[in-house]
Amino acid sequence: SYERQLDRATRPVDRTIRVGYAQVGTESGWRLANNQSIRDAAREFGIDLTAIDADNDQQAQLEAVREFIRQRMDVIVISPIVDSGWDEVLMEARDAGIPVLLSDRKISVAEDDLFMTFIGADFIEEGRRAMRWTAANVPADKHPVRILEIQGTVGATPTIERKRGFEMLLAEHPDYSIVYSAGGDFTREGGRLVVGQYLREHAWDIDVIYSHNDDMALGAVDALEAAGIQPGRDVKIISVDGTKEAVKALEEGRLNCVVECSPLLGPQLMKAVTDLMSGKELPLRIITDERVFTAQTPREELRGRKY
Ligand code: GYE
Repeated sequence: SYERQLDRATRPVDRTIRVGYAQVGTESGWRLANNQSIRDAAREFGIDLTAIDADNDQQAQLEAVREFIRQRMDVIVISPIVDSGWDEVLMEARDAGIPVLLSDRKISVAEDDLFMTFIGADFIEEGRRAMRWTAANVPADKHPVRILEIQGTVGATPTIERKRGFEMLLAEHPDYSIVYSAGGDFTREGGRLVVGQYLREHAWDIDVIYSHNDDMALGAVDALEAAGIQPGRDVKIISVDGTKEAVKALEEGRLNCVVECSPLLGPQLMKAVTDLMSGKELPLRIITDERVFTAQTPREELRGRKY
């Protein structure tokens, strides 16, 4: 059975634990910090880590997992690019008796015993926080508020859930609507392209830009400034992550609200791996601690960020 196989697989070992990590890529500042955090934590915990960068291609990520199965890793960790298409490879890992942990992003699978735990943020709550700030800070008294949404990678859980959370609160505010929505793949270039495209096709009539991450928001800032529109003043911009660069743009008034999503998952992840390998039971869900930054946030709290 699954339990028995995993029991065998997770029996305490008296040698270095080998972990295969199937990572998304290098698309954003968040991801670079995430990679660093995982590498540092592996070193600290004395774990032998092999990480594969899939360059935002699910096929490459599936191959990476199969390679880890062939190499008989003790634990496989996946940060799944998209949320579907995982059943088969996870069954292969289960058959091989290798436990799988999800880090950062989630998946939808038919059976719930295909992974041990998910370590990551509450993306729905992040979306709700973004809309909560919008409703409280961008008044709809003179005219309805028009929102341009820049989505992340299509099919990624942060994209799906940041949209869903935002729309949950949006439904309670009839004077606010998303009038345009396009994907920017979580990259700065992607954000620049979405806003550039909108500017080519429309007269500027947007009150708020809601970007699913900082890099795309900064790309939007580039495109707006090139068109003579002042980001942060002519249009309010909200993004998610809280990278140093975004928080600096917030201080400069180019961004208006940054919802934090921490990439520093390494220590929690390596602790989970060590716990698992020493026979402890893992909680199904490990949530990270996060906050919201605005122009009202004291300067000292914006400084000294680690990513
Ligand atoms: O917000 C974005 C990155 O999966 C939470 O992926 C992560 C997201 C993060 O590219 O910047």
